[in-house]
Parts: sequence; C-alpha cells; structure tokens
Amino acid sequence: MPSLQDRTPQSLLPLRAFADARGTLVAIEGERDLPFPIARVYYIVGLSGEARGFHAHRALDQLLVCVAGSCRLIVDDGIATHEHILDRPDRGLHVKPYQWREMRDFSADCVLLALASAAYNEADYIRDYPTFLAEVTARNGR
Ligand code: T46
Repeated sequence: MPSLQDRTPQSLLPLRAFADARGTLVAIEGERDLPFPIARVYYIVGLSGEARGFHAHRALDQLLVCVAGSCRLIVDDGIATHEHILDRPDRGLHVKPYQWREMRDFSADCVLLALASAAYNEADYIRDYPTFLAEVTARNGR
C-alpha cells in the first residue's frame, strides 16, 4: 500500500513572491523552493479549450504554475483523484511520478508553466490508462 503521505491530497505550494509598487516578482529555485532540481522549463499557451495531458510519468517531477489565467488540473494516483484550480502565479502544484494528470477548463488567457526535473524523454510517459493502473498496482504490491 502507498504511504499515508503519498495518499494525502496535494496542496498548492506557495511560491516566493516579492510584491512592491511596480508589481510582483515570483522566484523559484530548484532544490530550494522545490524538492527536485530544475532541468527543463516549458510552457503551454494559446489553449484552444481542448483538454490535455492524459498521461503519467514514471520518474518525472514537475511544478505546474498558471502564470496567467486559470485551468483545472485533475490528478489521479491510481487510488484517488483530486482536482485543483490553478489560478495564481504565486502557487504551484507538484505533480509527482505515477500521477495521471489531465488539464482542462483553460481560461482564454491561460499560460501554464512547467518546471521539470529531467529532460524530455518520451519513454518516461505512460499514455495508456490501463497500463498506468497496472504499473501503479504492481508498484503498490497490490
Ligand atoms: C505534462 C503536462 C503537464 C517536447 O518535444 N518537449 C517537451 O519538453 C514537452 C513537454 C513536449 N514535447 C512535445 C511532445 C509532443 O509532440 O510537445 C508535444 C506536445 O506534448 P504533450 O502532448 O505531451 O503535451 P501535454 O500538454 O499533453 O502534456 C505536457 C507534458 O508533455 C507533460 O509532461 O506533465 O504537459
């Protein structure tokens, strides 16, 4: 069985925000603000409204931040599913290995930033839900 901690719904991680009369600067350092190094940055823009994701990663950790606009993130660990609204540039969600994710309900101005722990590797993706469940079940020894 997964540990209790693994099964606890994730809360959004507060990020270091420096606000003054000019605006707000948000700083994120790998291994300081996040429990993993940052090896890759990508962002998703121009969203059509079609949902994205529908996969899990075997080893990748990521922090997802809606730096503009909002979206809904659905995270499924094979046991429970949790929904999160990302709508603040100073809050991020740590999405961990073996968490199936779906992103939906993007606002027209949504910019979704991802900070990832490793370089892009298609072999790290599980894009088939039955395979995801089988691997999670095997990992959990169920
Ligand atoms: C994730 C969610 C939150 C690359 O060539 N390099 C990259 O670093 C990435 C992330 C993607 N790609 C290519 C692979 C595909 O041909 O970009 C194309 C679109 O990727 P994908 O369909 O995987 O996009 P999403 O939005 O479904 O998923 C992405 C990330 O891939 C994924 O790791 O967790 O955002």
